[in-house]
Amino acid sequence: NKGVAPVTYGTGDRPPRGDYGRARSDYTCAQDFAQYTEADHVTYRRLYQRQLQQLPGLACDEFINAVQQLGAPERIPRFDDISERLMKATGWQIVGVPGLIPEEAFFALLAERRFPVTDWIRKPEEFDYVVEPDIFHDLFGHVPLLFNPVFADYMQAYGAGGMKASRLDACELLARLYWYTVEFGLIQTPQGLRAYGAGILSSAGELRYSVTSPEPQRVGFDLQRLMRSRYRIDTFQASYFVIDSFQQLFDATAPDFTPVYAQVRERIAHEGEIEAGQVLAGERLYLALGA
Ligand code: HBI
Ligand code: FE
Repeated sequence: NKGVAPVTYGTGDRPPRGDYGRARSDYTCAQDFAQYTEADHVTYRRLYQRQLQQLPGLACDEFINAVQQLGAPERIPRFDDISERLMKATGWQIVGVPGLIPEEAFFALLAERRFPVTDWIRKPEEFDYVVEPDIFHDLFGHVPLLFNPVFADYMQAYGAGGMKASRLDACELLARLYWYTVEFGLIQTPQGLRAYGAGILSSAGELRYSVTSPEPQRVGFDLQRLMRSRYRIDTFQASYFVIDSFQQLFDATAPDFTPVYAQVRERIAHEGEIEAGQVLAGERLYLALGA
């Protein structure tokens, strides 16, 4: 029923944070602005300012150039205000959701250029880490790059591909593509490695770790290798995938994935899945920034 979160998304059987009873049939809901306390606005401003000051040299330029489109961080912004600017830039808008929504509903929204943004914010005691994506993760992490035309096209193509993946029962393979690009992707630039993944950009600790730590593996983007790669949602990533440009990401999503899924499943059957942190013989690895 609508009262319960349709996806647990690694949060086990914890009760859902959001109130799904207020969601429409497509799981969207109006941004409940009245819910925000003064403490919530302070939390948002503190999260925003902490991340903003560590972006230079770690976040990609496209992100840094677009983040001010969120407006001044003094108060939690109104989704309609951001949607007005976003619509003009790339034809996208953001819509409220009570939290994580089923994959099919998620893909359907992306396919029509509507990005779902959770409208509740973490409590002060969750300042450094919140299990489920809250408004800060979605707004600060995901929305700025939707102002970039090529990335915005990739996100719609991902949504359209996802709707097809549901019918091919390939959601898990496609979720890995989302995870290792949209959430935790790195991009190679003339100035060196930079982060573009929302999960990295909205994380206090993982932004520096993902670009500069010698610990994780940084593997050149390879669609099939990536779709064989497992991931964990409750730690910093042990592997990251590196693209050369957003165009490369868009081009990788252009072809019909049906044969790709078949080939990936074949390779998984013969060679197994690849654990996070595991490296295959001979594959191209990137050094940490500054190494
Ligand atoms: N729901 N609200 C929300 N936000 C997400 O990023 C999200 C989701 N549901 C499923 C999901 N992401 C992932 O499983 C995607 O790979 C589909
Ligand atoms: Fe996310």
